[in-house]
Amino acid sequence: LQQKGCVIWITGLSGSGKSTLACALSQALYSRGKLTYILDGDNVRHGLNRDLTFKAEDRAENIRRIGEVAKLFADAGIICIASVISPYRRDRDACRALLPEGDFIEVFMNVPLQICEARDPKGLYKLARAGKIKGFTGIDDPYEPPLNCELVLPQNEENCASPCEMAESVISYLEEKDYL
Ligand code: GGZ
Repeated sequence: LQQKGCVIWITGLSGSGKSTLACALSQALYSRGKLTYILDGDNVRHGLNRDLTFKAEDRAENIRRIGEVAKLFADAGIICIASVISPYRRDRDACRALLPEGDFIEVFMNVPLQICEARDPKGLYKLARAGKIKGFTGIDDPYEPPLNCELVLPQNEENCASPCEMAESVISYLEEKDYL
């Protein structure tokens, strides 16, 4: 197998496009003959992490487990793409610390709350504003943006890069760092 595993950790608010980027990236890597696996917060919470809520200590445990599983995939030579809000810097850094230097690639979906809320693909922001969901990230729960991550997307000012363009930015980074 000519593939070096790594973890691409996509963090950002709900509705910032994490899952969409994960999908586009997985497809772009597949077409280059690379094995990937997506760990999506929303999906993992239906199985492995179905015992966890959204309070801070459960979010920490959610991220810890996803980080450990991502590490297993990376060990197996797979490019593991984690798309999770992961609002706390400390929790993300703990996942980074599980991997050899360079193998944890943190990608920040830098999309302002205003835009995520206007998209509101699942109507969750509306529910959070109405007080029907308590502790919603960005509304009445914190999000700590990365201070020193590998990649910030979208790279243009207008926040309007397509998922394919963003996937290509990640791929360029992986090529630069000899993961591809
Ligand atoms: C944030 C919530 C919440 C609360 C439900 N806060 O955009 P989505 O809907 O499809 O994905 C979000 C998902 C967040 O799960 P994560 O595992 O990524 O979160 S964390 O990393 O913080 O543990 C959102 C939905 O679950 N959702 N309630 N209160 N997002």
